[in-house]
Amino acid sequence: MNYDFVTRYAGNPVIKPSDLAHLPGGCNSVFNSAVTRFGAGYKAILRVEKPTGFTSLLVADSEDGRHFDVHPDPILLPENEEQALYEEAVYDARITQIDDTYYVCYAAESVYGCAVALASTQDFKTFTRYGCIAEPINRNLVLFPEKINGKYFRLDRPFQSDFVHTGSIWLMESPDLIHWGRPKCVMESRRFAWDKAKIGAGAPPIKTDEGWLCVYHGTSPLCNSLTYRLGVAILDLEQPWIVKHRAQAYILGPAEEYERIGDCPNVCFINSAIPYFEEDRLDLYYGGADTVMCLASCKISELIQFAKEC
Ligand code: BMA
Repeated sequence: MNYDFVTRYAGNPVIKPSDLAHLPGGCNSVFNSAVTRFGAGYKAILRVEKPTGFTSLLVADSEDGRHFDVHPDPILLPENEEQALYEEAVYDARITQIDDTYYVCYAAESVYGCAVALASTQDFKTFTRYGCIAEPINRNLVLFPEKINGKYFRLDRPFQSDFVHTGSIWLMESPDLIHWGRPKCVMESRRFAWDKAKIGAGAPPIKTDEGWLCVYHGTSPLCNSLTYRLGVAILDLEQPWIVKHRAQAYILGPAEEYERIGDCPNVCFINSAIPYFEEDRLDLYYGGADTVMCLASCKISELIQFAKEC
C-alpha cells in the first residue's frame, strides 16, 4: 500500500501573511480557508487574522484555484444585537453548494464559548444569516451537498470541557437546514492512533459510488500541544451515520516547515476538498500551522482505495 499518495502543491503556501500585508490593518495569518467552484472559477472564504488578533472572514476570487484576489472587507460581521452577542468572532468557514445556493458554515465565538452558525449566499456579496444552529461547545460544521431521503444532513463536533480526550464527529438531520435533530455519533477518536484525541469533520462530504468521501482532521496530544493531521473515511450513501471504511493511517500530516512552524505548530487543518472526477483528482485546501493557506492533491481512486484497505 502506498502511504504517500498525497502531493503538496509546488507553489505552497498558496497564500501567506506577507501576500496580504497591504490589507487595512495588515495580516498576521491567513489559514483554514474554504474554497468552492463558482461559475468558471472559484470563490474562497479566508480566515484572516490581523496583528491586533482580530479574526475575520474575507472573500477571494480565483480563476485557477491556485492564485487568489482577496477582497479587503470582512464578511459576516455582527449586524444586530443577536449577532453581536452570539457571533462576536467568526472563523473556519466551510462552503457547501446545494442547487444554486452556497451555504457557509462557520465557527462563532462569544462569551458563551464557540458555537456553529450558518449563512447562505448566491454571489458571495450578500449573505442571508440563520444564526447559530447549535449551542456551545461545537465546531467543524459541514453540510452534505444534497438531501438524503428528503432530509438535509450535517456533521459537526460537539464536545465537553475535557477537550483533549473527547470530541467525536456527530450527524444530525433537518427538514429545512434550521431545525436539527436525531443526533447520532458517527466517528470517535481511536485509542493508540494518530487521531486519538478530538476529531472533526473537515471538507464537506463528496458523493462517490462507494459512499460519502470525508476528509477529516484528527489530533494527537504531544507533551504541550496537539498535532493536527488529515484522515479519510467513507460513509454510507443512504444512511450516512454508518462508517463503511476508515483508514487506519493519516493521509497528510505536518512535515513541511510551513506546517511545522507558525502560530500553532504542527497543524494541517482542512476546510475544503474539490473533486475533478474526469481527471481522477481531489484538491485539498488546508491551513498550515494556523498561519498559511496550503493545497495538496491526490487521486480520488487512490484515496478511496486507501480508505478501504489501510
Ligand atoms: C482548532 C480550531 C482551528 C485551529 C486548530 C489548531 O481547535 O480552533 O481553528 O486551526 O484548533 O490550532
